[in-house]
Amino acid sequence: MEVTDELGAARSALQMINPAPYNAEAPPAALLSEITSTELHYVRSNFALPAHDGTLEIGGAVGQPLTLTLDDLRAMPAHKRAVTLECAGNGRLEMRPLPSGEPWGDYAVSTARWKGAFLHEVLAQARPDANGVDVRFEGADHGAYHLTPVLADTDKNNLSFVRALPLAQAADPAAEILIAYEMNGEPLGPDHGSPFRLIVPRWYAVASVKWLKRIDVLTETFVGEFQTGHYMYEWADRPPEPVDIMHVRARITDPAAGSTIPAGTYTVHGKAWSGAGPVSRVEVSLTGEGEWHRASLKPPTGPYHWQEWSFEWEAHDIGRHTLRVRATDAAGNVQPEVPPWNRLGYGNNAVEVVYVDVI
Ligand SMILES: Nc1nc2c(c(=O)[nH]1)N[C@H]1C(S)=C(S)[C@@H](COP(=O)(O)O)O[C@H]1N2
Ligand SMILES: [Mo]
Repeated sequence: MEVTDELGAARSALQMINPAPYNAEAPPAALLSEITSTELHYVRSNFALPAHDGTLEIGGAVGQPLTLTLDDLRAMPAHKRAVTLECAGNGRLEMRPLPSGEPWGDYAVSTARWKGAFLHEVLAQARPDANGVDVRFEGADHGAYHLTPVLADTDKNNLSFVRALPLAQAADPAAEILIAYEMNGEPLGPDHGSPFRLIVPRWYAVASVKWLKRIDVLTETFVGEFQTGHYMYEWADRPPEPVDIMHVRARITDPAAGSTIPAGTYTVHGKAWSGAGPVSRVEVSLTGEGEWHRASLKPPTGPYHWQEWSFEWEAHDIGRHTLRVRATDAAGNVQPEVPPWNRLGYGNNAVEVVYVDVI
């Protein structure tokens, strides 16, 4: 698919980090409001934009194979959810030694309102076999992949983007996984997976397969480049683990990093989220060490997106200050001081440090 003027305009507000395949961070403004506008939502694609024939095939170990169109999905009950998507590689640039992979700063995270059909309702129509294990999701995008495939018989020059979830999760009504066809009230654009994509709440966004083309119920555990090759935490000192839910994380959105503010009381604002559930505590430190002060945290306005927090900072001392913020989620997970290093640079949720000058 070529880059039309319309697509070029849609991309103009982002900070490009790779022209081909197109990958771009959100600008800091994307984190200011509760919902990120589509123009400000980050984009992460492993291959060039694909053509999509408008159909979704559902097959494999099912009683009733299906071919669905956008109209078929629209005819099903529609559900809307605001969902924070964060790339597992977000924050990779702060890891040392620097891992290979897209050089994401800290803005491969955004929150949009998605509308679509529930995956579990689509699967129910296809009637998965009782011996189903995983559900495989294939995007229409494919191409040469720069790294050695995990499977010896994989054609390195024509890999497709494929991910899987356990059938128990995919078929669980409580998981609320969407096959989304609208983003912020509009049909999906080319960069975000038109005509439809998966949206898997709570998970790092790699699970949310764009340009969804096929769904297959498998009777064996899925093995693939984007499942067991990449998107694995390869730790220095313990066995590898798959990338799954988003780690707890807080961000300072105001004041901006490196900004100058007048002496006085300043309300610091930010966002916090966790794939494990609601955030239960946000704390701010003004000294660069020790002493954490409780920030005021707004209750979640939905189950799958970031929460707002604020802190009244008595910024009376002239000079340079450091602000740090740390979130804890309801499951008791707390952000580490130092990025949790792993070879491919996933899941960095280290405490953010922002420098501000008070004048
Ligand atoms: N088909 C397909 N789906 C995909 C990807 C991809 O390369 N191909 N990238 C994944 C990754 S790594 C991320 S972070 C999200 C990004 O979604 P966005 O571009 O809408 O922000 O899409 C996921 N879904
Ligand atoms: Mo990602």
